[in-house]
Amino acid sequence: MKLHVFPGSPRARKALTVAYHLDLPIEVAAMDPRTGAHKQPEFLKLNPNGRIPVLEEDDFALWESNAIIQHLAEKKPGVLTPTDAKGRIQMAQWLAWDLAHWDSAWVMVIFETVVKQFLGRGEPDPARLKEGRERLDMAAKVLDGQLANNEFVLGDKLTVVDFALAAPLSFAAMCQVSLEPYPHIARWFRRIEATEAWQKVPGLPVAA
Ligand SMILES: N[C@@H](CCC(=O)N[C@@H](CS)C(=O)NCC(=O)O)C(=O)O
Repeated sequence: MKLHVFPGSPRARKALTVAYHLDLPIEVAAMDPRTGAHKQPEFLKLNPNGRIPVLEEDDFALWESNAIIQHLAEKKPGVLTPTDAKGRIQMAQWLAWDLAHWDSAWVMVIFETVVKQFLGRGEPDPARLKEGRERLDMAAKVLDGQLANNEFVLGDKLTVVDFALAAPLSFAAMCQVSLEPYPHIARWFRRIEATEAWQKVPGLPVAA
């Protein structure tokens, strides 16, 4: 299996933490979005959206990080996935919530604070940054509430949902997002950060 990633990005971290935790044989193909290689015809055959990550397996290319992590998790059923119907639909719920509310809020904040600088696209737009921070705060309150009585997002078991939702927190310090108002997220994140899989994933290849 070959995983095309932009090293250090939250979506790369999601896929890599899951692959490393499950000890899956994975070849990492690092891409730098500044080269534009992900918009070239060869790569668009793998992902017509021109985005990374993409997982290539035999003659099959899979895009969307939350689909990729579920596919990887199915290689070792039950290790990072619930086995009961209720748990599985809750996994689907939180992965949908991730894209709709959590990841999308983080993207605004990370783009304005880190990515613009990385791509040389100017200063943060204060209005976009404010909107991103407000959306992030709303989503963080929901996640903090879920974690108030649960060790992990789906209960007492570590799942792909934890790696998915923790991934953008690797940018919290860089984006000056404090976890102090969200003590349950902070406690849970310390636990995820301490996993061997998380520790193996490289950070952003630039000084931000
Ligand atoms: N929803 C997609 C988002 C993928 C995405 O936007 N990836 C970023 C890198 S983390 C990208 O490809 N950016 C380059 C671009 O948009 O041109 C996923 O979760 O995989």
